[in-house]
Amino acid sequence: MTLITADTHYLVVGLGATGLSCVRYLVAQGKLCSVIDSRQAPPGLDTLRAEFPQIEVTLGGFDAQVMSQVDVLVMSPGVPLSTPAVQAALAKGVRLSSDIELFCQAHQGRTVLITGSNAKSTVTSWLADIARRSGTSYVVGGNLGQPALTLLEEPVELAILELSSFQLELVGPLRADVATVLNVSEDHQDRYPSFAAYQQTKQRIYFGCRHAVFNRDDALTSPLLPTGVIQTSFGLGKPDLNQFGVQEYEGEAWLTCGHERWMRAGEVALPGRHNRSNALAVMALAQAIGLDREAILSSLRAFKGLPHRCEPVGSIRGVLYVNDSKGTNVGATLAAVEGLGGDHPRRLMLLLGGQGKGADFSSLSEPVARFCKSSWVFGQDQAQIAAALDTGERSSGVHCVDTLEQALSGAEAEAIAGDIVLLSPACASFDQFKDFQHRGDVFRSWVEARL
Ligand code: UMA
Ligand code: ADP
Repeated sequence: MTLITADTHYLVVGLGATGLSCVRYLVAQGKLCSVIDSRQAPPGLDTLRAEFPQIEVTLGGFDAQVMSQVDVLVMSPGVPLSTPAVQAALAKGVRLSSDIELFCQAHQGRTVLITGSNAKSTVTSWLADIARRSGTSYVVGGNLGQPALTLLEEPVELAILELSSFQLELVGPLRADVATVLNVSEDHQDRYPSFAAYQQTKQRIYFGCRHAVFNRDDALTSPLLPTGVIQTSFGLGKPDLNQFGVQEYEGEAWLTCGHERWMRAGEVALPGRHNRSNALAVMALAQAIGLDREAILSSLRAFKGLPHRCEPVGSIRGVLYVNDSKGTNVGATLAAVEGLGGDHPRRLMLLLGGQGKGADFSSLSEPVARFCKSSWVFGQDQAQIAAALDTGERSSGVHCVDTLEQALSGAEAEAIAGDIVLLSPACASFDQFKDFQHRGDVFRSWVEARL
């Protein structure tokens, strides 16, 4: 193993937001570092050259020789570990690191690490809201918003980090105070050789943690850990002692810890079954990290969620338009369709499509047939998605169109008062939009122009 010494040479691999934050951090620590990027003009290049003219930058490809001559590769999450030049460097004994690993080594306060296929940003922001209400000094970031190393500027009591599977590929034991995998369903299958490989990557968040929080309703989140690590579960069923769940008392559902009633489930501000599960996760995490019970309860009653996640945008002639543009995989769209479909068969008009990331869409066909009047498929992988949804007689109408606007017009023409038009694409947006926010903003603007 490479020993870290004063003249250890770090190579920052990839110059996005993460790469730039790594260079700034390493330079501030007095470390020797250089940069490599596969692109000729990566984002942040001008800033890097202006701030650090002395730093050597290799562009236009990953050169195995350049990458094998250094001591440590500090990887950006957008660069897969399977990249041949990275593998060649590893074979030569070069060490791997990342912004998340550097952050966890440097941060002095407590740390909560959150991953999952869906609900990461919602749960991360919700926990931050509780920290704020309890008067705890905190920072929040990671895959959500600010790269981790930019959060080290002020010392704080608590760091709350959302981590993607890409970020977890690149880390050894993170030794979090509290770590969680919220749920695991198919995503990023264009990056991983198998679903098992993706799921195992998520599990890395638990390495070395003091307290693991997992989802009883999703066996794939259950940690494989040595004894001595505290474990707390959450789930929508009745909980065991000291676990979080839902219990009925006199016909009313309560969120409880064991038998201890914390709050009526109906008081949680965020609607839908999936958000009830998220609320329980937040309760378990907040208690595990020692946040104040009053702050937890007031946040459960008040937290309104994030834009682009099952967000009601407006009603036109009695038809509700809901923006779930952050539904970028099949699991998220399933949660939205089942959550909004509720007890009303076939009142949804589902707008979906984009880049499918190698996913299998077949699990959508049954709930879509049950809850949707029609579906409107646009974007790059529309043929594959339409084929999965069009299962013959039982399926609802499946229409292929070119753009989101055409999907909206088609759905508008068909909808009657009481229906819901739901954008929950189950796909990445990059074929037709800058990102998922842009896609959600196009949806919102179209609706607002008609209000
Ligand atoms: N790239 C190259 N060549 C390189 C380096 C990167 O082509 O040499 C490409 C990547 O393939 C990717 C893009 O550049 O398409 C950006 O990659 P990056 O590693 O430079 O990304 P950053 O700008 O540093 O942003 C990353 C996260 N991006 C990714 O994981 C792709 C951001 O998550 C995160 O907010 C940011 O760090 C701060 O921590 C975004 C994301 O899409 C929101 N995450 C995925 C998700 O949520 O599903 C995982
Ligand atoms: P992430 O950061 O993991 O992408 P978000 O909180 O941004 O998570 O939500 C992403 C998508 O997942 C949204 O479409 C949201 O409606 C959906 N979602 C939220 N909670 C859940 C859940 N518990 N299970 C499945 N999908 C969920």
